[in-house]
Amino acid sequence: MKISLVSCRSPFLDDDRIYPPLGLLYLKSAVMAAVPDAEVTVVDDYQGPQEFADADFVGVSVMTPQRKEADELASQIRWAYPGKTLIAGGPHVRHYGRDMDNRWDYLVGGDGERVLPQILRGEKVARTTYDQIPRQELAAMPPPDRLGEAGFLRRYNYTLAGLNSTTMMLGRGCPMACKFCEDARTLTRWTSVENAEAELADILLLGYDGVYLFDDLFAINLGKCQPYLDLLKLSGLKFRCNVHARFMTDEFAAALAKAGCVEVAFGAESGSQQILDRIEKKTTVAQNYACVQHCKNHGITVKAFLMIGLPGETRQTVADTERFICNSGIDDAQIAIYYPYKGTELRREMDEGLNSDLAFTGEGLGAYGQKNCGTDSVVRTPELSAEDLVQIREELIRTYRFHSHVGPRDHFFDAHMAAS
Ligand code: B12
Ligand code: SF4
Repeated sequence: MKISLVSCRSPFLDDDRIYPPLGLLYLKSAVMAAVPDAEVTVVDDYQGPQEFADADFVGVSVMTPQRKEADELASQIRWAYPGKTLIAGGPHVRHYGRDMDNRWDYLVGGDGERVLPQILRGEKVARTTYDQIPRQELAAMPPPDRLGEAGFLRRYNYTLAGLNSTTMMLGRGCPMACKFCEDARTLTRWTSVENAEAELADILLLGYDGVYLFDDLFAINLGKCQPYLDLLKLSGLKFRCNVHARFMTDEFAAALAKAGCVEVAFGAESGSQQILDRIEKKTTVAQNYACVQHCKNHGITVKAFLMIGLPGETRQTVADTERFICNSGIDDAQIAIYYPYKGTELRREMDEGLNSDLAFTGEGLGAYGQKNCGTDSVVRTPELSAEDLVQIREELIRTYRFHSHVGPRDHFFDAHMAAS
């Protein structure tokens, strides 16, 4: 039995080979453990359906901007090889499954580690399904198959502080309730310490010197993080992680630095308290400033994720954000225009006509970050049109020339507004 797991290409990005599609490596491990006779291939480059001639199953990971490419691929494979089982999974499927092409045999939202083996074993699985693996079970799931996919991983080039680096997740989910984020209020589930140790060993074996912990929120509770920080320290790897201003303290920053943290990213989002309150960020502007300071005090580079085009945005609230850019001491920033993905509270409010402070002008490509600092601008506020927002963002980018926007390889969209 052969299955190809496919990561769609993203021609709209400057470079789609920076962060590897870890989700597929998790799926590969889960399939190998649960269906030992399955042969799994991970693919991120394909010229046409002929490349899947040998596969019995084709599983495609889809994010919203890739929806068209994924549907086209399904259509071509279905036409060329009617007998193959086509499965779509990934973040897009979870909230947009209903919009997807009817050629897919299965649309799997949420975690794929349990459902995919069930499909392969021919068990009864609904065409449209959603799964959330409970904490204990997820903690015990096999780590992503990095060693088996060493060649695949080598095609991705991420450098952290100049070091050859890769990515890793120590947990999934976020307890916060930010209204713009589709990962809001999702069950937090940590990788077991044993699995984390095994993953770090694999990462070292592959010769990496750095790692980006891609969890939505890693640094939220020092007690919970400490065993992982101990492992990271022991590994000698330098790392980057996502932090949250509400939970950042001097003690937390010191513990991160001691364990090898050289860079953090956090969702400051806006310099306007009015906007932070409106999106239920549960932080204050003062906490955002303090977060930068705590980290800088311990020699950690700080990147802020900032957005404009949030509900009620005005020239005045943009000026507040610009003040934060100038005065907070951040080293780097990603400045995006808010994109209302389905599955977020703000999008629900808009779809139900409950918002008077933000309007949605249409889906567009679905990527807030595109080539050459481009973007989708699909929102407007009573004061600022979609075009105004593009212009304002361009001015901010031109004025502040943050590394993320002008680096040799555009790291602008190397992470997200969701990562706080
Ligand atoms: C790392 C990352 C990236 C990396 C690498 C992406 C990758 N291919 O893995 C890069 C930088 C390329 C990236 C780019 C973008 N990203 Co991104 N990314 C993430 C991040 C932070 C972690 C992804 C991850 O590794 N998750 C952990 C693994 C285990 O989960 P997973 O990948 O979802 O896979 C699981 C399931 O989805 C499922 N599954 C996945 N594929 C398949 C396939 C099959 C067949 C099955 C059955 C199941 C299945 O099973 C997996 C295991 O449980 C997430 C946030 C998050 N917390 O997930 C955002 C996230 C996925 N990204 C997001 C966005 C918006 C983008 C961009 C559009 C940003 C932009 N530029 O505008 C681009 C789109 C690029 C594209 N390719 O289209 C959104 C997705 C929203 C959406 N509706 O699609 C997320 C959820 C963040 C957010 N809340 O905004 N991203
Ligand atoms: S933006 Fe960050 S803190 Fe807020 S819900 Fe999403 S992941 Fe959690």
